[in-house]
Amino acid sequence: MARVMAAHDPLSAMLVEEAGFDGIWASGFEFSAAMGLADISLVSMAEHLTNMRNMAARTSLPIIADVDTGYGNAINVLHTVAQYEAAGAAAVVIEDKMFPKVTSLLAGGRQDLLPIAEFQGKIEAAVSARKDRGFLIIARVEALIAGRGEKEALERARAYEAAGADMILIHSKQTSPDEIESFIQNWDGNIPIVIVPTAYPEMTEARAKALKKVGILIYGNHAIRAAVTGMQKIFARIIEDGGIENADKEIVPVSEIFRLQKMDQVKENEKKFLR
Ligand code: SPV
Ligand code: MG
Repeated sequence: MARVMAAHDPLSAMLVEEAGFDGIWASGFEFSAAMGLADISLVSMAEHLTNMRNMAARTSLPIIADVDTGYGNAINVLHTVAQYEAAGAAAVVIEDKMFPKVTSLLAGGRQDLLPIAEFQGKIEAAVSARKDRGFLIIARVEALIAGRGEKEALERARAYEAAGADMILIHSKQTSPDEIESFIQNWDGNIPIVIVPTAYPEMTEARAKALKKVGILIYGNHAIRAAVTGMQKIFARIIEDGGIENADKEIVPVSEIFRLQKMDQVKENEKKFLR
């Protein structure tokens, strides 16, 4: 089971790699939040793609790109998949919601789903558009998020496997793992399951592994939440103290940022090439 952590920019992607995760989740939620926007299909494909490309340039980990609803219909998906594969993604996740989508974890959020056949067309388009068989097409089932129940979630997952999906991402906003565990236990398909246990943190890696069908566990938004936690704390301390004396002791030194920026290499290059 691969452990994948969200990132919203190249620096957070580099920190994901240093921490030892197996892959990077180019999260739409994180990138929207980093842009100061709601995760409701406001970020354009070009913006998300550029960010993904910048992340790919700074890490060697595989990147799973969250392309929301695929930026349009099945015809648009042909272009989306070609673009993300060319940009260096290892996989795309396409969700079966209608455009514009509403972020999944919002209580009482509007969650409109595409008809099954229409989404199958999008998955078939995605499969046909990839060049490398190793580039994964992950179909995301939002039936549990939309309150449609396990029966429909399983029906959708089976239909998306039949359309050629390599994996099924099943999402839930229940605060206990019961709903997801039940879905996984009843999953009778042949392709692995992907989960994002943000809402149900009791789902540890050991518990997910014990289900034997989970191929990828994604930590969906912990980079942006950690960043917000850190900034809120330090900014408040500076305002409160009227200076940086205390805050300075609680944050990484400037030298740590220099290390991440590879300033040693810059110095070496200066010696070598500047005349
Ligand atoms: C994201 O990180 O953008 C996701 C996961 O799609 S969630 O926000 O939980 O829907
Ligand atoms: Mg998303």
